[in-house]
Amino acid sequence: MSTMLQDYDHLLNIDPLSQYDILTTNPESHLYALGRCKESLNGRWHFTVDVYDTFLRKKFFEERVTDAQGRALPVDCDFDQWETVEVPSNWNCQKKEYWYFEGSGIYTRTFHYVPKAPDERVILHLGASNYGCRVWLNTRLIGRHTGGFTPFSVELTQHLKPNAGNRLILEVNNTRSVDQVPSLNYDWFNYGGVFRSVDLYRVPACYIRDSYIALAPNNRYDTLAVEITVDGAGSGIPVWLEIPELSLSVMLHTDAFGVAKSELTAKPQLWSPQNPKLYRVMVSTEGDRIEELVGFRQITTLGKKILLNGQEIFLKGVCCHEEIPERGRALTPADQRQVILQAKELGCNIMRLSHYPHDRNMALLADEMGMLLWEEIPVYWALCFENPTTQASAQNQMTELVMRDRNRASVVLWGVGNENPDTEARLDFMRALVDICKRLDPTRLTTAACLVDIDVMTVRDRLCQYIDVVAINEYYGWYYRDYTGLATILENTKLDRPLVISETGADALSGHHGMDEELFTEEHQAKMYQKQLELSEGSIQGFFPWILYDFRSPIRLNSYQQGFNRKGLISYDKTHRKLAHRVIQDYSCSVKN
Ligand code: GCB
Repeated sequence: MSTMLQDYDHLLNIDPLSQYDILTTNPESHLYALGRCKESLNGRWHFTVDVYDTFLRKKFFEERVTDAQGRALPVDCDFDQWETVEVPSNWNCQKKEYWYFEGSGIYTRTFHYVPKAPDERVILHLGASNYGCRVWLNTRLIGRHTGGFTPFSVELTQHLKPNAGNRLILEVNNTRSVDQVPSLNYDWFNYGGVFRSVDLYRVPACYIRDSYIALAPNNRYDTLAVEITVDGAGSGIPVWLEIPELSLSVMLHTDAFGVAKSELTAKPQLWSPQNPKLYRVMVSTEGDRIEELVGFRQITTLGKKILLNGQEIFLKGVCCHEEIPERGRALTPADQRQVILQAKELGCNIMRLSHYPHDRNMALLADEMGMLLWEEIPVYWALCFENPTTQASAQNQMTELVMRDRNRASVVLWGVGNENPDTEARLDFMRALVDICKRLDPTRLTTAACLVDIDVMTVRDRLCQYIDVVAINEYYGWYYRDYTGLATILENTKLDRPLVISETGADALSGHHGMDEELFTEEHQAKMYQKQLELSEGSIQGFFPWILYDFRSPIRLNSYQQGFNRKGLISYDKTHRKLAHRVIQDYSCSVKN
């Protein structure tokens, strides 16, 4: 193309954007970014919404501001004059005008890079950005990620300018699209932007990229399985693992793939919600070191029972979205602690962090505070199950979540999906996700929130044979006004494995009172839970009310809802406990044998 035509590319090229769809980052080669020093890039970033994707169309990232003769060109963009927003945050909460914005948002900032060691490598790590994110450093597109809730990393080393300012640009796009995970339609608000931390990590040429340690589920509670991956290493590189409190100090060696793997004998005190014991685990190589707190416990099933450290346990749960008034999904550590405390106040031993991966810190806090977790990815309602792009995205998200949290004792369940239609394509899709969980982490259980087949009033989703714990979402007393349907289903459903109710609930507007059969009243919600508990007692291994707090959802449009799903046991502002709160608090979660 002649220069002249190139200049008109943004006008004449009908599809100028697909050239930016470079390969997405490989989830298995991400940095396990815990327990090492970091330099935060959080704070004020220059930002604009980019409604027509002009940043890409006009290649603003090139920063071409002068012509060949050095004369200033009229450019429709001046990064450093843009307004600033806080990172992490959702743009929807930054300005009234951005509330419903779905599209591209461009974030940019510079940072001064001074090398500290001759062979150092620098890795950029993002906790999450919804949904797609492209990364430019000093005019070059160097990374792309899809999936709105999982972390990713991009190596910057080759493109960094030492002892100079370096421009970083994040182009984040939260447009809903049919082949994404989730797809176009879901029951929560589509907050956009970079809403988890952005950090830089300096690592040596040969660094610890991943570290996995878990109690082997052999019923003997005496073996720790470890797998440490060293990037940039060949075989024979020494790796040290120490757990001082267990008097454990071993040297392992990497294989040809840079992986050091072993089973070690140790008898740790077991982690449980009653005794959330954590051990300091240190992993080091010649030039690198990470340190984290890890608990050891075993979660298994035996027939219909769920066993934690060999003891039968009833999962007294509650579901929860990740949302806070004013700040969207960007919860602070104090907000996160309050969420877990409010679940504890209900007497819960487990939380379902629905319907997408919540911030990594939730699992760290749950480890410390003694709360079990069910974590999941947004394989929600209808997806393009036969589409390879959709499959790849779900598999990436699953891999990223498992690799992020598989050292967290609190996490006992990986959720692979929620209310998906039982088709051949979906079964293959889900089995691939279950396989990822089992391959990357054989120490946890898999589950999925399945649909009840209401024609025959039984659970017969074919996925049930491939997951460890069968879960059902059912709304008898709400979407189906007749409570007895629940009894029929529980009677008809014959399973050889545990069954939990992963969702049930009713909308109740905070402070709205009336008769106990009047919809949207607190009385009705309380009665619904009483009936549900009566009818399911003795037939299930866990019960997860939907949901801890009211949450925003654009599909809830009646006058009680006004853009909120009102099924919370607690109001949106997290202060008002509805009458049903008491019902849940009061029921006992002991196991009935
Ligand atoms: C469900 C969904 C959940 C919804 C809920 C409801 O089955 O899994 O995401 O919010 O029902 O309130 O209808």
